[in-house]
Amino acid sequence: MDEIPPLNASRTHPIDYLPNAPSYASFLQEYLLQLKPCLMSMPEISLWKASRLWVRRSESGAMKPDIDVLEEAFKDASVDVAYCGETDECGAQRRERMSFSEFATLWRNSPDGKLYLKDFHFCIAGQSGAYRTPDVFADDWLNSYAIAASKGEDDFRFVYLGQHGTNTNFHRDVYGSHSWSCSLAGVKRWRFLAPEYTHLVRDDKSGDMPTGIFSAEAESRFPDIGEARKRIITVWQYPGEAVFVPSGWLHEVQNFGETLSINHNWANATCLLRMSLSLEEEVRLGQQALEGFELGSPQELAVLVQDLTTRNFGWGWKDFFEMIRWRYVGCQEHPPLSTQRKLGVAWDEAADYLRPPPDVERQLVTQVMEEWLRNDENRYLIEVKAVAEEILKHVQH
Ligand SMILES: O=C(O)CCC(=O)C(=O)O
Ligand SMILES: [Fe+2]
Repeated sequence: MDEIPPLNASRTHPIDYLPNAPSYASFLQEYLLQLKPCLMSMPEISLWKASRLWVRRSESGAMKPDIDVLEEAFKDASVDVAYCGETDECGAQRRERMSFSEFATLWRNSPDGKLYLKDFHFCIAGQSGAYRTPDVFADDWLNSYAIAASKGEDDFRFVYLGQHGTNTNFHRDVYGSHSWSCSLAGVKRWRFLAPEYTHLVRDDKSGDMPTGIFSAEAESRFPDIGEARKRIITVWQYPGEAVFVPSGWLHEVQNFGETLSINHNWANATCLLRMSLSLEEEVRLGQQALEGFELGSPQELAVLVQDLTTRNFGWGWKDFFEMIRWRYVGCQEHPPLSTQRKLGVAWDEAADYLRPPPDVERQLVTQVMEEWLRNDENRYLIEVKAVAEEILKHVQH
């Protein structure tokens, strides 16, 4: 594994480093609208309850997760643990579901086990008060919709808790959303590849990508990997820092020391176009998979392709547009926030000054809707089309 670069004045940054959290207006202009990644110093992280309780300073001076305190907070919560040293039959990291307490026992008993607790829905497990979403990341349609639609049973707000040497394989984020990650303990090495180079690392037919950009397997399966490697951007993230990963950027993460981070997948007007392009690619893969079978009328086939896309990718056009309708057209048909609270759903919408100006939002939503409606293939999806038209009508008035 690489040497961790020292955290001192000579530290250099291959992407923008923001020593102070930017204003929302400048974050919107410089990063969100341009879909440009950045690394920020985020002193407010140290004020979170999670920083006061879940991590402590070790003798070496580095921050470390406090597994005993975490166990006390999460005990019986069900968690998904990756064994980063092992692969399953599909070549992915082997994963196991267990209680947090079982995970804590493994963590204590095998410090070199490369155990990585990922995508842990810590808010649903009752700890949403342990942090506060930084202002620049507050405008989030994805969590707003997921939490409301699932009545608080599902979201995209995660804790990542890993031992030394753990990693997350090369990927694009769920639905082509943005993500942000705030580090509380340990050092994370990110490797980024800009979206315009996706074709170098993605198999057209299967949609497969290498598990690691520098892996041997990448060389045998992806002939253009050398070109992709030349374009990799490496970023080191320390505790107290936030990384913004814009929609569509491919990335992998390697942990140095025991790490704890909080992250969200999130979405808003600025990534709708990229999300719709991701979905379009997935729909195309679904169409290819069903090609040549007698599956009924074009309308029946279109519905089947959507079912397949939802199964493989997690959602289809209907859910994507429902998210836009929920947050953009308005929450009036869904339980209002006060009702959501009674259901135990803790979610605060971003204040208006933390959203793009209305004309910017309108233009971004319009573009996605118009492009979708212009595509002839979509005329068979009658229900989805009605939602798209409703959104467009709302935007135009
Ligand atoms: O920290 C990790 O291991 C992965 C995080 C990630 O992929 C993300 O925040 O998008
Ligand atoms: Fe990611």
